[in-house]
Amino acid sequence: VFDEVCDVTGITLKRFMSEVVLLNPELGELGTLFGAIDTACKAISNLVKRSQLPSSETLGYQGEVNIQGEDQKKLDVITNDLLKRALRFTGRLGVLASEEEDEPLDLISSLPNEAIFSDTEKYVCVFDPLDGSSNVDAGIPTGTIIGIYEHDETCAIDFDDCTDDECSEQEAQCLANTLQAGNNLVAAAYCLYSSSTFLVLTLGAGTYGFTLDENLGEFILSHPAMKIPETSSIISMNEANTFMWDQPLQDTVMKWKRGEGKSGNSFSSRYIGSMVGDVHRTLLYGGIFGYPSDTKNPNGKLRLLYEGAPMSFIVEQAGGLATTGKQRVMEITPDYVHQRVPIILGSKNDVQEVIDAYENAS
Ligand code: AHM
Ligand code: MG
Repeated sequence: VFDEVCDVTGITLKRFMSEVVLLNPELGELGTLFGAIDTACKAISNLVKRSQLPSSETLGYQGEVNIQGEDQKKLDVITNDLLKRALRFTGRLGVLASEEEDEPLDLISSLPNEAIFSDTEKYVCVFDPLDGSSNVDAGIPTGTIIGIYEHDETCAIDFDDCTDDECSEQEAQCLANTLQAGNNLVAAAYCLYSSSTFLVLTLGAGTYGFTLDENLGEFILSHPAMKIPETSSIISMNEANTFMWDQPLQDTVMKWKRGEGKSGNSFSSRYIGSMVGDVHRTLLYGGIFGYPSDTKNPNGKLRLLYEGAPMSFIVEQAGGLATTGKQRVMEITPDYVHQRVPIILGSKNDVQEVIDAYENAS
């Protein structure tokens, strides 16, 4: 189905999605969501580009701290609002969760005209609106990460038919349904704001990359059916933490540096410190990207729901692997929205070497 869609050049994201929907009518609502993502990514790309101009209203900090104790930049707040609005008014979302929101939001009850949107809240969307935003001041790449799950439709609450307590209990249960394992993702995407603006997505049948043509104002399919090299020679992790990592990972990385790993390749380091940029390079050139467990942060740094799981889905759909070292990232169900997860993802053979090292050590 996807091969047929891609059998022509010069395909815009809009056309790609409408052909996907023509061939798979059950994905119609997903087409609408990607329309919103298309627009939001272009708008965020413009905001990021203009953010350092003295006249920009997005410079500096908001003066708020998010639930994870991080200072929110004005850009974090503005991009969160932008994405929230774009997705919410598709009318196709029941629940939304974001790095910049303390708790998941029930969107339907907050819409101005519930009648228009009733029965269409098919999806749950999780996102990090601007990952790596601390890099923006230095012109370093940043990105948006998005995951889409199916919404539990039994969650449509009839507020006329329950007491206040019953309604809030049902609502809490619905919001808890946001917390699904990556295995349940129906789509994932990231937008990378860099020398070009890229949008890379998977609908569960391969990974497809689009590049923004600024003259047309459209994302154009530039990387059909992306395939990550199976073996590589790039390490992309914060190596200042090396001596706090688990021993099997330390040993494997030391072997790679000496050219004594399974591939025999001598590895180089490439680390931007901005997940979307590092994962994009890993998809194209191969290698290992990771934020693993260490003695200070046993669960690493990255968040499972809206960073780890969507990126793992995209990488796996391009033929790569994503693990904590001990478990496939896609199999973990989060207990809470902002839960962290150790992550090591990238070229199949290199990630497998890490998994084997953990297994041999256990
Ligand atoms: P953020 O979600 O607060 O922006 O932080 C996430 C970023 C990732 O993009 C990147 O992989 C990681 O933090 C880098 O962390 P470190 O500076 O510790 O290497
Ligand atoms: Mg982030």
